[in-house]
Amino acid sequence: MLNKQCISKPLLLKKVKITDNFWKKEMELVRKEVIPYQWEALNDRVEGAAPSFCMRNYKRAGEIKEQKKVLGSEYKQEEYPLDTFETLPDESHQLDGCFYGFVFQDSDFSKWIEAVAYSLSQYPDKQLEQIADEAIDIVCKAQREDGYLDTYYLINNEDYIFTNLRDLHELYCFGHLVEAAVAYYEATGKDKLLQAAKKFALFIEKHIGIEEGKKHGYPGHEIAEMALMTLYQLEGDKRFLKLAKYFVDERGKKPYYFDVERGEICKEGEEKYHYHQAHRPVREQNEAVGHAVRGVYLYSGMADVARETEDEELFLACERLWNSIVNEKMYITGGIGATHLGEAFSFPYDLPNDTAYAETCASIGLVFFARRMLEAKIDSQYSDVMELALYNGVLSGMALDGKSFFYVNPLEVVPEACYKDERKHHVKPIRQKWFGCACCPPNLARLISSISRYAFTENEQGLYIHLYIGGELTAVAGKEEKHISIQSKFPWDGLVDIEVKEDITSPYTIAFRIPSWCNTYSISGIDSSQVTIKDGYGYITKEWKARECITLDFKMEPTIIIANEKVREDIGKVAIKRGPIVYCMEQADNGNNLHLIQIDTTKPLQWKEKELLGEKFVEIKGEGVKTIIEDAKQSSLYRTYESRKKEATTITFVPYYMWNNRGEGEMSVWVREL
Ligand code: FUB
Ligand code: ZN
Repeated sequence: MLNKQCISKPLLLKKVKITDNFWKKEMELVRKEVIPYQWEALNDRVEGAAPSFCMRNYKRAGEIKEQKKVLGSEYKQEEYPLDTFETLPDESHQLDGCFYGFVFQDSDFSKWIEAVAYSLSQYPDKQLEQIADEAIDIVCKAQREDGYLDTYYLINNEDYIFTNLRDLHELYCFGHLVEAAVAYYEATGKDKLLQAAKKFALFIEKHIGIEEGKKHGYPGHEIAEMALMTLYQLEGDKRFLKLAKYFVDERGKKPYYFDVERGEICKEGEEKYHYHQAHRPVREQNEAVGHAVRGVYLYSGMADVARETEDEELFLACERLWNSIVNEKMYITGGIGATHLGEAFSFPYDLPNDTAYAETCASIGLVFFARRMLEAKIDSQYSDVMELALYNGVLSGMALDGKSFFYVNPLEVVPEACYKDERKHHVKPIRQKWFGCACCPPNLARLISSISRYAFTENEQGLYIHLYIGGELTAVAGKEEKHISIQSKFPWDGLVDIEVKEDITSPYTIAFRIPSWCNTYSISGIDSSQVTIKDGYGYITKEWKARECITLDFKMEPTIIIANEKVREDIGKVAIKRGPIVYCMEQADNGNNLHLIQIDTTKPLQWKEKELLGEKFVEIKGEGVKTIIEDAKQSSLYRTYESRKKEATTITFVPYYMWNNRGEGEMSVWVREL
């Protein structure tokens, strides 16, 4: 049962100083590499990269606003194209006054500001803050007096705002703007962008909603739902909650709004709009379908609304959709979205490795969804998946030096196929500097720099540790702030220290997750009779003495994993995991033709600490064989059966997220069993 008493919330970022070796390094990459690079990209100053036009569009919208002010009714709207998903300059490269880039280019600014905000809460930086303030000024100058703020329509034709909610991403850009504005306010105390976001929210609320006279629409690309809930949690203004709930509940009702807005009629019994998760009301949905990022963003918003309104029926729908993803549609890496067609979920158990889409943003969205489910219900089924996605499908999106990125995260790569097989053109054999559609890198930046929000939540009863990430926490115990220090050697070693710095004189709970990958663990510093286990968490409720320390030791052993027999692609194959880390084979260690390798699962796996590009990690070795390609027989494509010649080989496995940091080459997560 959903119960407000049991809800826990992430600690404000300012209340957690991340000290963790692993995550601090990732955060430093975001701060030193991604944020500065993205600012250059937003301003079209990266040589050789396709321009973003993001800040240019805001400036252009600001100019138009000024011209209108000066000319009043004399102002003549230029005729610019509408309904174009991406607008690029012609061969002359001369820009005219229209909007350029993808329709959702405004969101790049917002994701950047959000990452900046999170980074500032860990590392105050006056210069960066000033750049951000100036960018915010440019954005706010573009906003209409009535609150509307989307440069695509502000520039191209304001008469058409909210006429194509399905495709043109106004509500998506709005959602990102809100997330950015709240983050920037929480980090700096400055509310200029927050006021702008609120004004836009109220403009939307005036024009879209259940009431007579409003458009009965909802977002074509979800995110506004969870963003409005973030705004509601900050402001307590029920109008934001109402709008979020409306967006959730209106989706999928018939007649479909997306038909209505384009004057189409849906045939009796027809189901459309799976891509947008709008094929039927969300409470009737049982299966995760359609565009994967859209899906998990919607489910995150649903979980927020369900939790805040104690809506059991809606939460049950969230649970069904969660189960559909994690039991039938998720790669072992926490990647989701098995097909590039529509960047979408495929049918249950269809998880091809070499044509996988597994967009970085989709794994990030899965982390959002998991955290929101956890806020409602402390249950390790959510934090286990959150951890899995973070250390694998999310982190694989960024190179170890923070300078290049994957949009698509396949589980098997043969570089030649990426170049020559059109079915695999979406799979890049090497990380890219940036993308025309640059959704993933800034999404990574905002997630990594706010990692503590996923690691810890709290409520009146106590603190919940979901991920073992080292940090100095200022938690609220009773009415007082108390300091708790966490030290962890994750993801390479399962040793964790939790130290309470000051006396806590009334009963206070510290709950810690017992990872599902761990069969053996020990707890010291406390009598085990004082630990209660529930839903994958250990609970210790007591009064605490200053400097009291609990040590957890989760044994991390290399483990051989098999997939459900219904996953056709993985039958006869195994994958290697150690703790939260999924491993893969790379050509750099194992030579080419990885498909010829077979592992002997009866032989023990060995592991040792190594270093790659300054990053410490654990390498795993297994024993097996590699089929020999017999030269004399190479010319014939088929031959009468004979047993193949094989040679003994030691197989090297490296963490999946680290793959492709040693140049282009084959990679495979799954290896055939002997
Ligand atoms: O549509 C906006 C973003 O672009 C989506 O979330 C990504 O999947 C990419 O298509
Ligand atoms: Zn993306």
